[in-house]
Amino acid sequence: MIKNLFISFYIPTTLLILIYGSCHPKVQKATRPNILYIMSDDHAFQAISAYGGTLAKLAPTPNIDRLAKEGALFTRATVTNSICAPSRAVLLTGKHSFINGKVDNVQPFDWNQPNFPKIMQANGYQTAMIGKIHLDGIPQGFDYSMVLPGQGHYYNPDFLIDGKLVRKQGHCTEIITETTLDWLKNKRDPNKPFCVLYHQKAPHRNWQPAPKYLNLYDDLTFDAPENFFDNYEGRGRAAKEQEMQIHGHAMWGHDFKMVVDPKGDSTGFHNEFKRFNPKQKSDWLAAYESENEDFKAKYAKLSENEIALWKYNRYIKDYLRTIKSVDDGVGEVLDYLEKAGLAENTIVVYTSDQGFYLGEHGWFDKRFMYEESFRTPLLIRYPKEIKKGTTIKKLVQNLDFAPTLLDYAGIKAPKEMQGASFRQLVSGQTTQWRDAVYYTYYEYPAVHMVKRHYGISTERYKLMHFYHDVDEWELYDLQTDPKEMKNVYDDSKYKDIRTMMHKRLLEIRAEYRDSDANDERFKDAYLKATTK
Ligand code: SGN
Ligand code: CA
Repeated sequence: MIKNLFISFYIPTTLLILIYGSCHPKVQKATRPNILYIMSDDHAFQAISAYGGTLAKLAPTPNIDRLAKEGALFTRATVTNSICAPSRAVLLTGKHSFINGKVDNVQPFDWNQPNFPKIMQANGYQTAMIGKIHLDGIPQGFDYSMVLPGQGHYYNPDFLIDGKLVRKQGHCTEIITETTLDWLKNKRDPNKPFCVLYHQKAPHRNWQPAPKYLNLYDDLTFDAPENFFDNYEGRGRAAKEQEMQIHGHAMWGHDFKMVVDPKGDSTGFHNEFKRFNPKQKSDWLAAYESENEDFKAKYAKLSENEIALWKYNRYIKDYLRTIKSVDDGVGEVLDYLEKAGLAENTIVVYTSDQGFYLGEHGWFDKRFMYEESFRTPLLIRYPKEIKKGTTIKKLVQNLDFAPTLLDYAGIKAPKEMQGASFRQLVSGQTTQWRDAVYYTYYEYPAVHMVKRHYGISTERYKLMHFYHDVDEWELYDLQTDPKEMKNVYDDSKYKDIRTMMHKRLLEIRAEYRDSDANDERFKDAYLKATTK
């Protein structure tokens, strides 16, 4: 007792706090940063004005862009498996799909495995998950969770609030933003750093805009991408046999919002109104029906290409309308951080679960390792470490999010995590980074019919193997062919590149412990390729 009194008199308070802190990992250090991780669903980088491009001029995203202006924009952020639930599993676990077990949207997800929010929680962070997670089961690792069951609905959606089902009135994007703000304002413990996952459902299919944006972009005509009328020559069967064409696979009702199709048949869209209240339904019909009728009146005289371009416009406008609400939400949350004096000490991330086709190759949806769906937008602001207007061209992946966020929180990532922290890369403290990333896609046969494949990408080259249903290799030179229109795998000029890429592929599959890598079929392919 006397000894204790003596110590407390003679050891300065700060030192005592340090000693206490080091023995008690749960003690707060005031300087630990907060994390606001914002993720939307299917948001293509082509639809974020900070990335430039033609869409951006007509449909800017000023609030998301603030993060790039005040922080960093990643031009080659990629995913390991371009589909919703697997991507989220990679985000949480920091492990490839074939290690965390969630290889496609169908396999169950094991919430009992370690994830980064659990680790943050154990280290004194207050954690919350609000919006779409698309992983079955009750989320683990969160002090608070309000999640959409499965895909969720745009209008009057149900949510699981800490496991209990509750229906909320209104538009999903706005509800998710309001709930996030409410959590930050009223549920947050000001004595703890926070880590909030603010996950929008938008702009996922079927792109239902909020009431106030139903008529946004009405007066505009959007030009389709230059390869919209792609005939897939120069690529293999996978590109030819997919089912994700805007003109061909998207539907008159569900996707193009027609209650009756141009041939006069009911589309089944009226079923979607079951969730709407009368005002929502009448606003909706007022916005779409006269334009639908104008189109149907001239439909018989239109060429196939004209119909395809009308569909493209209906698609892209609805897609961008849903993004407008996402962007508004980002603005509201950023404004709140500023007002509350939290902006300096909060790392804000904006990303998507993967990219999306906005008419490139004639497509919507994702899944392929081709650039538009392989890449994902990534913007990060952290005034204390990241210089304004930074651009990062290196190959980062969603695999890196968990280790990076843990690093910012001052927590060592478990060694089982396969990603790497890019904290030093983005702050300019290092330029050392990996030269290649690995990709796997398994969900086949399934909606959109994208064949199983895996591949490796360096900054310049991409090698892919479609191994199921077909046995085809594709090699792209992204410098000479950024739109990936011509597979050069059998081009003799690329013989050495092909050999080099096969070698790197074998190495990277072993490095990430893809057990399929031991499969004799893949070794045979390598031997064949290198002796050609
Ligand atoms: C739904 C969509 C598909 C989409 C998958 C997976 N159809 O089935 O277009 O590819 O989800 O998307 S829908 O019109 O019913 O939404 S994911 O983002 O959840 O992986
Ligand atoms: Ca998605």
